[in-house]
Amino acid sequence: MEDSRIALPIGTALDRFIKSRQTAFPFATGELSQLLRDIALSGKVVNREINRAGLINLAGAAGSENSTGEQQQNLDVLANIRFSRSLEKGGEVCAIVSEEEDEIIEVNRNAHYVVAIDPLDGSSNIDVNVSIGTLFSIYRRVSPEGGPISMDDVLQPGKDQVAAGYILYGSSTMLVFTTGRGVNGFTYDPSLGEYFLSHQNMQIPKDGSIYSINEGSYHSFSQGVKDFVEDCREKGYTGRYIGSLVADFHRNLLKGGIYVYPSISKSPNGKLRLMYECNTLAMLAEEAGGMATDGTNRILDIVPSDIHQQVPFFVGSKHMVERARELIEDAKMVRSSQ
Ligand code: P6P
Repeated sequence: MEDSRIALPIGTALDRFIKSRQTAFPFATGELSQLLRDIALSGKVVNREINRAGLINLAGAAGSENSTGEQQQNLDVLANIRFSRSLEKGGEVCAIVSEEEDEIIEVNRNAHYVVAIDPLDGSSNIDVNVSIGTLFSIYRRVSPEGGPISMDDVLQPGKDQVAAGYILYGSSTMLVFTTGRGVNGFTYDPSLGEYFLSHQNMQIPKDGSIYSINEGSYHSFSQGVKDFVEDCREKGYTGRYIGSLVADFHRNLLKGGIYVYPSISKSPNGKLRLMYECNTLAMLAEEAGGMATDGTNRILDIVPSDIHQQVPFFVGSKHMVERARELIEDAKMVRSSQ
């Protein structure tokens, strides 16, 4: 039996990696391993459909809206179907929270895991061939097996996640995830239909010189956020904002940087959803030595009030997130002294 403390070599297949890590959890029954495999498989299917979208008339709007009133794209709907059906059939999931569903999907009362998912984030970029992504968070239920799903099972703080990750459909397709023992990246080889370990124990640089924020909303930023943007400009940092959260986060994870979606006039609580966007990336960021806040508070400590709760989001290199928090606090002090 492989010792999970030994770093597995680059090129290790995902299945082999998951199996080797399972031995790290002595009481592991293989359920979480199977759940991760189910998500990875769905990612392969969605990847294929994304790559063919323009050819099989899958691009474009679906003519419907999601839980927060955003226009759904055809691929949003399709990705939601693919992931939801796979999770429902896999047997490991008792409940699903999806950006594309208004309500919780109750699945199997005898199962032990809750999955929160954004099946396809950034999908408005599909028509212009920009990278997009799937984000997922996995929690263990807290209510007794076999009983009804309780809101306590679902509205758990991000620090209680047992796993989190994303699939980036970019120039190559990658699965990046953590089970609380570091962050590892797997690159998908479509010719073999398998993911292979390509990025071991990913660490985000403590400092960075890239900031990702939609400066088109500058006028409605708080003074503290304006001060942070000015600070980045004065330091000669590079502005990079793709409009696709997973792509911006992945670049910052590799190179160092910060992604910010603050409170703005049209989204006073920020635009990003706590349960299946912010918590996912916050767990990855912290596991990789980075940081994630709502500008002030640690994201992973926030207890969700509802499944589609939005929060302001600052995530990335630790020292950059700390700098943003410092300037936000300074601006509050100045305002309170006036
Ligand atoms: P805006 C995509 O809709 C998304 O959720 C993220 O992927 C992206 O970073 C952000 O919203 C873009 O939002 O308001 O800047 O266009």
